Amino acid sequence: MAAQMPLCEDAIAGWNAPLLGDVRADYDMLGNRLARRGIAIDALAARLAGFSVALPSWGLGRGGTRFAKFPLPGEPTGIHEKLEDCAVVQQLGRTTPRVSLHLPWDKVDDWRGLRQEAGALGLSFDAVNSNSFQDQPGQPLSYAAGSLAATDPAVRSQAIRHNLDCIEAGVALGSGAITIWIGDGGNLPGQQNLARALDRYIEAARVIHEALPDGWRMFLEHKLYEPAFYTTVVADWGTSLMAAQEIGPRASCLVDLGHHAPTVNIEQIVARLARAGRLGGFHFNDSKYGDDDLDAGAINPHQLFLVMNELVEAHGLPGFDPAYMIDQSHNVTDPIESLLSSAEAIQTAWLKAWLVDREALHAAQETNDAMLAFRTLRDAYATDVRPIIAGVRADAGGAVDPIRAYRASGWRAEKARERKAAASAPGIV
Ligand code: RM4
Ligand code: MN
Ligand code: MN
Repeated sequence: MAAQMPLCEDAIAGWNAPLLGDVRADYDMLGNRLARRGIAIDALAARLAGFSVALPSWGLGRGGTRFAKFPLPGEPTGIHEKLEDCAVVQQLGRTTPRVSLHLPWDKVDDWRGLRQEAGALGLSFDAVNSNSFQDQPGQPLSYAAGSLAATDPAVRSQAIRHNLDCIEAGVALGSGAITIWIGDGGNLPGQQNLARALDRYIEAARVIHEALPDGWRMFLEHKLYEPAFYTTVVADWGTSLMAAQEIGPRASCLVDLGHHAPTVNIEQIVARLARAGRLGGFHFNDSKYGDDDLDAGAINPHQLFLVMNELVEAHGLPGFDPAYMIDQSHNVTDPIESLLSSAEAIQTAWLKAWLVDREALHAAQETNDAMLAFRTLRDAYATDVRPIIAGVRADAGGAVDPIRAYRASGWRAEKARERKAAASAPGIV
């Protein structure tokens, strides 16, 4: 089926036309500067063209806190509308061709039909996310006292069953991985037997691992706190790695950037997990205090760069193939704009990491020249790579200036007239 994109291709070309001359000139100028450093800009551009990151279906609507949510007129309220908005992001940004679904939030009766619908919009599906951190209407047993790590075996079985259903849906969607994040933990000292809770989680996750279809991967997502505020079963990368190693060869760790304490050195975690061969993937976002789910690169773009630097460092290790996904909550912006901006921040950090003179870095490291090593990273970080990003995007049919183009399209106002209003009930989505 030929793709039917939501925005008019000619309109995008029209918005690009007055901007393209400057983009090409800036690209050539940067090309000359990089050539002096022995870097071929076209090779870098080709590398960027092959880079992509998945969109979170749950990030297309306005997010909220446990206090309130302020809906945006025209925001999507179901998976069909969310896919349409994902297609807008992809059409303008050209680096987000896949969508990561969250079940049962995105549940439909016909998964194959949904796959076709996405295909017609130029989209496919990335990892499916299971949800055993909430109770769903009509669910026989409650997750109030945990899910995969619950003391009640019947609750654990229900949570396992849900994950198996997610895999089944994922197979029909053409996905190749499941991401498991559980909210299990405790709020009071003594509430949980800390060792046994982990045993139960690992045992339950093994059952899911056993059921993985050929070629499928299982990502374990850790998070230090929330919803449990005293102990969390899979609180950190150490627990996650231990669990992955005990669960099986296709289990690996997913690093959500917002799931660490504020001073934790995430780039070091990335290097450790890569070394262990268990770095499964990422949920990109940014944070200041906790799991804030702010726009990737908005608060600390340098940290994002340092994370990417470790990924480039690990590139080529046997089996190294992390999955990249965005996981954000857009409480005050139009989600399409935040996702466009975040995807660009992720591309920027990634591209800068490829600019690092790795030979010089390694030499400085070997000779313990701390300042030279640091300056080598800083040279890459300080390079303005926007002309490459805009050029690659325009070459792929996207917008030179995606947010400006999006605003010119009038998409949200049009949807505000057509779509039913979203509820304002508090909650993360
Ligand atoms: C969690 C975690 C999961 C996401 C949910 C909505 O904090 O980040 O990845 O699925 O939030
Ligand atoms: Mn996440
Ligand atoms: Mn989170």
